[in-house]
Amino acid sequence: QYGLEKPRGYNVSFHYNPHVEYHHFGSSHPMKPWRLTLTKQLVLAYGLEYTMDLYEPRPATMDELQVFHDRDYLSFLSQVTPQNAKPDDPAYLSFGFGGESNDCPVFDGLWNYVSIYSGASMSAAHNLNNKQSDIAINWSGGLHHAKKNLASGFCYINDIVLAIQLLLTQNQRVLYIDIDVHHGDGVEAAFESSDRVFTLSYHKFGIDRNGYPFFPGTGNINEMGPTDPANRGKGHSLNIPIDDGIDDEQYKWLFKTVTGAVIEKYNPTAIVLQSGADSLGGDRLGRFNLNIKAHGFCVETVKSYGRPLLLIGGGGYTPRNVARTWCHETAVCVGTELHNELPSHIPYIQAFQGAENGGGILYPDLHNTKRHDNLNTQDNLHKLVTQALENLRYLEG
Ligand code: V1P
Ligand code: CA
Ligand code: ZN
Repeated sequence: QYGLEKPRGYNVSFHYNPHVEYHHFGSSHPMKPWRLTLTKQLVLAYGLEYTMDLYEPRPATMDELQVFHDRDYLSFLSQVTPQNAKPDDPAYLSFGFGGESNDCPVFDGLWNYVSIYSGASMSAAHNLNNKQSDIAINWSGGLHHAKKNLASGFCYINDIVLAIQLLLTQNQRVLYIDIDVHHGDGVEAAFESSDRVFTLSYHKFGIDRNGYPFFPGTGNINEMGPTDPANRGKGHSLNIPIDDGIDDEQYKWLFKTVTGAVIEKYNPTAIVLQSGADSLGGDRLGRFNLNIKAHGFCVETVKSYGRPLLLIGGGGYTPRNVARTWCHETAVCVGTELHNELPSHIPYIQAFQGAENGGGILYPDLHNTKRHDNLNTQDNLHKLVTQALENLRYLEG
């Protein structure tokens, strides 16, 4: 009424169905949906819910999931239970369940779990499509390994592919960026023949001293999608293989340089950022040495380009630090700074207290939990960036 302009802040929406929290992969399995409870508690304790639009999305339906996944895979997934599962059934193994590693166990409520996290990513994409939000967040999504007829690496339904398919109804070009410590192979494969989606993944790549590749074993710098010049998808994937122990300054420089070049060249009309928190220092499965603010720097960098942004979760196996990171990144999105001392009224505050749990603060030094020597030399990283920029020249047509 005093002629004030609309604040220049971003409209942020938070898409979360709390029923996702109550699912368990099994006690020895590293994926803990409970980390989402911790994340929510921090977001609420800092009062961030007053700065965003909150949505409690419905689960995705079978018809919605079929836009990407095969019908027989979905029908198996929707019916299998721990009670009726037959681990020697060829269908069971061929769809990626069980197996020696048991990465994708059949657990109680599995169908419910997958439809909830997928529904939340679709709801977030919907909000961007109808311009209700500039940034839409779903921390329960980001399950980047799932294929159209295969569960893989803790992922059963690829909510990212489903969300990108929705964004493609309103966008000519979507950029997918993946900072999970693992290669975003499922998303890359789904859009390998499309020039309307560019996929960019930063990840650990290499073989350990026992001869095992770091999961999933793909994503070297020379993997740029199809090589056939007649394939529209040619040159529309970029992989940044990184070695153990990368530190904050190195990662920030690498991310800013390469992501900046991709955004400027590809000029996407929407961006999806998978912010897997297993790239933090001290992660149970990861190998990097990043602090929370260096991880959050990636969100800040992407946000600064001002394109519609879908921000989703992914891996992250030290739950207290996953929660810290995703709370910090929620604050980055709404454009606010959080005090380091954790509010005292947080349920499960014990999870964050004591020297071994980060001493009751939001930004403990994770680089000091260092279990991985830094094997990345400045020389290696400069060569990597040179090669990445060289790969981008394929985009010039
Ligand atoms: O390495 C493997 C198996 C061994 N096979 C030859 C493959 N699996 C990994 C899977 C990691 C999945 C990461 C998912 C994400 O990118 C997205 C949500 O973060 C694996 C590991 C590991 N250390 O890499 N599985 C397990 N650990 C595991 C441990 C205990 C129980 C079940 C699985
Ligand atoms: Ca990645
Ligand atoms: Zn991961």
